Amino acid sequence: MQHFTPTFARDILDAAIARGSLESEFHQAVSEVFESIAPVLAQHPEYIEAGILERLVEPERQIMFRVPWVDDGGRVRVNRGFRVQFNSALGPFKGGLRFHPSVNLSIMKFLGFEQIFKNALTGQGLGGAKGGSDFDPHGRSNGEVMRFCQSFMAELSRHIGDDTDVPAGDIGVGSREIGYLVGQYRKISNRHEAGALTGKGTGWGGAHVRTEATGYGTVYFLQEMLGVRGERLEGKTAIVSGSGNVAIYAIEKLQQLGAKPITVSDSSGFVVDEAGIDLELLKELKEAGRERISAYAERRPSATFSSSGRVWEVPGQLAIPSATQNELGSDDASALIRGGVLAVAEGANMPCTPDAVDAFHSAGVMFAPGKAANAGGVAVSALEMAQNAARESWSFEESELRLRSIMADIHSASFEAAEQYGRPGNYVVGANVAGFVRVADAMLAQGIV
Ligand code: NDP
Ligand code: 2IT
Repeated sequence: MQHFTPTFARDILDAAIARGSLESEFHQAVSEVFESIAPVLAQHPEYIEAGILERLVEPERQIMFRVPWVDDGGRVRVNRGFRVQFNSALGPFKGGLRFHPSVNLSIMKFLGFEQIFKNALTGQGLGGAKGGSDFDPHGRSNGEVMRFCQSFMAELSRHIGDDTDVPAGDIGVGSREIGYLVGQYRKISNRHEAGALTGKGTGWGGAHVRTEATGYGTVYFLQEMLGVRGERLEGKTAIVSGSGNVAIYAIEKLQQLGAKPITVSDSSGFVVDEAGIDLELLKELKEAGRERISAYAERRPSATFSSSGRVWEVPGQLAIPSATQNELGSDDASALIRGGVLAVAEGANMPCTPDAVDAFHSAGVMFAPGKAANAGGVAVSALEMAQNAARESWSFEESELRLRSIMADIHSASFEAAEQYGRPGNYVVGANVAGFVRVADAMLAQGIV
């Protein structure tokens, strides 16, 4: 039988590394969670005896598959598809699909692992999963994206279902891709199984506020966190990275609540607009047009575009990294601190490196980790599943109120868990502990499976 020792979590990490199952991003995500939960393990030997940690780091199932498709020139292309079904103790596997050339098993596993705790924090009965492909939709025609999605779903369809595993969007997977995926799933399954994917259009089973949910939810979390210190969003300048789904709707909510976002970025560079981001122009260029972010500065006299340098060198009191993992390192954190940042909320998954997070904590900057701050997306996905199951459609206003209240609950659960385990104000510890305890208790009750 296993027993608690001060190095217990580290020993499990080392064993997983020795088995070759802890690739770099995955290792980073697991290390952070295991560090946070050490005080919980010290008080709960039953988690150790039940092998919770060893079972948590091993996905229940990992699927890798060939995705062949034909490009517009008639050439056969082959990508790799993934679905990592990490943990279903709390409910059906749930998590997004990412289409990006950088996708590999480590990235799928880190995202799937994070999703377990994020989904637990929502309190909505969801397991954790992630999937995707190294396919790059940039520059591909609609026909190519459709054929790719159809081929991807030809295999994925065997593994999903409204009570089994429910995918949604992530980087490179938006409403266009979800549409093609749903169409192919319906054809293959011969069922109108509405709840098998979320992020659908509101005219065909989608939920109001799902498009906005991740960005809005991140800003709601930020608002709660600022409130604890008697601060407000009004009048504060915000530095936002990315210019996709999360960034656009974080900017929209920041503006609605009186803050002033002045930056956006993509993989080609960043834009600074001291007059404040023109949201209509941003949506036109990025949601409708799929253009590069430099086009924003070409259309807007108050904006400048830089293809070199760092967006984090722009001074501001708030920062919302909303592009991708490890986009904000320790030098970037130092630059933000020099620029007077008060609070950072991760719109993306793991955008801040561990050194950057340490720098924020040491400088007394409020820091909201992605698994808490960006949980609004999956939370509204769960609302979409509920509406699909009941054949209902809730109004935008009702859905937004529910999102607001779920984010407030996630904030208080994280805040209180941090206090309980002697790390007040540390939302990394708080979110990891609160999410872990919910999953661990379910695994404990359900036996060794
Ligand atoms: P989108 O595809 O809509 O947008 C992604 C944005 O990030 C684009 O501006 C993209 O630029 C930029 N980006 C992506 N990869 C890189 C990279 N390697 N280097 C620099 N820039 C990059 O994705 P989302 O907005 O949906 O996702 C953004 C982040 O939020 C991801 O970390 C995702 O996991 C996370 N997230 C998303 C949720 C959702 O509901 N969509 C929910 C919770 C978290 P370019 O076009 O040039 O690649
Ligand atoms: O990272 C995430 O939480 C998402 N991409 C959303 C997942 C979902 O199932 O809505």
